[in-house]
Amino acid sequence: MYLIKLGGSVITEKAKRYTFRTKVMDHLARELKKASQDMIIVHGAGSFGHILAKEHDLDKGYKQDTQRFGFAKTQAKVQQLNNLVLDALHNYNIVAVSLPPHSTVTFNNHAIKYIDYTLFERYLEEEFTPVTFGDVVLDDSRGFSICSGDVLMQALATHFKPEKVMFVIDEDGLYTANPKLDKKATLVTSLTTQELTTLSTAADTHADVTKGMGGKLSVIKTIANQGIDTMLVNGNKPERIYRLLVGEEAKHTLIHGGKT
Ligand code: IP8
Repeated sequence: MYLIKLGGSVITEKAKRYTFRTKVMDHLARELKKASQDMIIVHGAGSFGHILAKEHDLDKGYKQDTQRFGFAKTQAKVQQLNNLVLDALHNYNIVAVSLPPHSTVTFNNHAIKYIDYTLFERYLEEEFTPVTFGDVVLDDSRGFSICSGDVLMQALATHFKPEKVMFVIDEDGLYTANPKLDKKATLVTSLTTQELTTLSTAADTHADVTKGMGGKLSVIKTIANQGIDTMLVNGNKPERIYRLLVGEEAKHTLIHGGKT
């Protein structure tokens, strides 16, 4: 089974509120169908979640009453994005079903307290493709929290031990330096978890309440420590995802699973 995260900066235009990248999502759905693998899909919130979450300080938990409206609005907007993702998958007959974190996950002190894994298992048994996403959730000590798609990836990888984990991002993979600032930065095609720490990450210039690439790397480290390989691949480049899913060559970064 493959665990795949479709990054928010791939499926939306991150700087512009509520802009879904229909064409990109269409080609991602086509490739996922063509590769025909069992999978769980997680997607980021992109400009449907991060801008609102930042405006309402939702990453800080409950501080004042007006945030409750921001929470409700963010929940509705990420659900809307999820429906667009589902539509794209359904167009290619992928039997995708939505498992929204706001009704299947709870947090305590900004960390996952409970996930309804049984629901994921049941849908997988019935040969559905579960789709979950970055969302806002209830938090026992903070009132509410942001539940990022990356944190869900870590939890789902730990529970399901997928054959491969794939992060679909808007770069070709990891670089020796920040490729947005340094022209000499080169792509790292393969590395161990120890080597991860030596890389600097691309600065995210858009609203991002879930630590951007830095947060992703710490999640990947935890996944790799459990012996699971992780691939980072550019979702804007046609065929790469398909080729990697069927075991063919394509440009990407591979982080080898293995204890640090
Ligand atoms: O885009 C963030 O999820 P991510 C969720 O996977 C919200 O980091 C609501 C901003």
